[in-house]
Amino acid sequence: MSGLPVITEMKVIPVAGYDSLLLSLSGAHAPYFTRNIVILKDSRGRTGLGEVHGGDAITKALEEYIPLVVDSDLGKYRSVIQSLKRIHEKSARNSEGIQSLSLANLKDVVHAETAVEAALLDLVGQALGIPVCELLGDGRQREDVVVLGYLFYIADAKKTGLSYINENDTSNPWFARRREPAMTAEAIVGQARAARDYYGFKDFKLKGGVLSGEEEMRAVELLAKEFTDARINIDPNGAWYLEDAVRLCKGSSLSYAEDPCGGERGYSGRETMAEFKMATGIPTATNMIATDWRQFYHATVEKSVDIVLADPHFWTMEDSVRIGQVLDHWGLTWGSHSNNHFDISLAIFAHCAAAVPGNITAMDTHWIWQDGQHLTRNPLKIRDGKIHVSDAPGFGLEPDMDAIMKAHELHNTLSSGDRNDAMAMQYLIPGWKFDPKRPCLVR
Ligand code: GKR
Ligand code: MG
Repeated sequence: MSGLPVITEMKVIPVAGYDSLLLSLSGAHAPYFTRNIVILKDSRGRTGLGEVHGGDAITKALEEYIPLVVDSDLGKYRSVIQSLKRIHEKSARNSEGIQSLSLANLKDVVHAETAVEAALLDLVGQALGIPVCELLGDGRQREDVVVLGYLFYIADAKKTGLSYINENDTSNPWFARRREPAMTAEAIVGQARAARDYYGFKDFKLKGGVLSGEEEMRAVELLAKEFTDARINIDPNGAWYLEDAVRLCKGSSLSYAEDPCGGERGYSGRETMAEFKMATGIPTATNMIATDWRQFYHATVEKSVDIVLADPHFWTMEDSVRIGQVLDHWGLTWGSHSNNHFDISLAIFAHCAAAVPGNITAMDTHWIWQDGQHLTRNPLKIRDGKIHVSDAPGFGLEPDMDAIMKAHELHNTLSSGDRNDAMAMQYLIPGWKFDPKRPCLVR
C-alpha cells in the first residue's frame, strides 16, 4: 500500500441545469443541459469531485468503472485511470469531434474517465495538501487563467412555448441579458458589453454557423471596433465552404478563426483548414479536427492548426496538459473548448490551464450561461477576465449535496431525448428555418 487512503465509494449522479436558447450549427440549445457528476469518498472521509458530459451512454460507462475504482489505493491513481482508459479504447466507436446537426455523437469523443480522473486528482491533492494543477505535467505554471467571453446568437425563447428559464426579476444586468434574444450584430455587441462589464473579459469568441457568414462577420467587425485590444475569434464549427471562409475572413479583424471550414468535395477538414491558413494568413484553432493524438498527427503534418482546443473532457486532464507541453515545444498554442457545464468542470478546465506551459490562448467556457447554478458551495470566479487558481488542496471545492440532488431530480424529469441530445435541432426556432445549402438559418 502507498500510505495514501483507499477509495471506499464511487457515486455517479446524472444532473441537469437550465440553459438559454443559444444557437449553433447544431440548432438551438434545449431549455436544459445534462452532465454526469462523479463523487468519490476515501478511507479518511474526504470527498473528490468530477464532472463530464451528460447522456445515458456516459452514465453507463461511468457505472461500469465502479468496480475498478472502489477499494483501489489512491497512491496508484495513475494505474486506476489507465485501467479505465483501456475500457474506453475497447468501446470507442468513431472518435469524431465533427459537430453536425446532432450532438448525440459527442459521446464518442468524450472520455468518460475524465470525471473519475478529476475526482481522483482532487483526492490526491487533498491528501498531499497541494492543488490539482501541481499534479499535472510539470506542475503549476501560472496563478491566473485567462478566459474569453463566449458570445452566442439567441432566439426568442418566449415564442417556443417551452420552459426556458427567465431571469426577469434579477438585478444583475448580465443575468438579465443572457436570457434575451440576440439575433443581430448590434445585439451581439450589447451582449459582449454586458459580459465584459460583469466578468471583465478582454477577449471574445462568437459562435457562428447560425446566420449568413456576411452577417456574422459584420458582428466580428463591430466587436473589433468596440473592443479595440481584444483578440476576436469566430467559430462556425466548420459550416462554411473553404471558398466562402476565405472570402469572409481575409483582411478581417479576426485574431484567429476556429474551425472556419470543414471537409468538402473529398478534402478533409485538415486539408481545407491548411488551405484557409495559406490563403488568409489567419491562424486557426480547432476542437473538431485534432481531437485525439492520431488526428493531431495528421493536423500537424498538414499544418492545418495553430491552436489546439484540447478540452480535458475529450482528452483527459493528463493528456490535455501533455498535448499542451508538446504544443509549447513546437511553437504552437494550447486552448480549451467547452460545452455547457457546471462549476466542477470549471475547476477541471482551470487547473489544466494552470499547468500548461507557454503562451496559452484565452480558454473557452460556457459558465457565464450557467453562473448561479452551482453544485459546489465555492465555485471559482471569473474576475477581470481571469480565474484565479488558488493553493487550496485538490480543487478546493466543497460539494453542495442539496444542489446536486436538486439537479439530479431535474434530470430525472427529462425525456430520454432531452437527456441524450439536449442541443439537437429538436426545437426549431419560430420564424426561421435551416437552409442546408448555405448552410445557415434563414427567415
Ligand atoms: O454550445 O452550441 C454550443 C457549441 O457549439 C458547442 O457545442 C461546441 O462544441 O463550443 C463548442 C465549440 O467550440 O465548437
Ligand atoms: Mg469550436
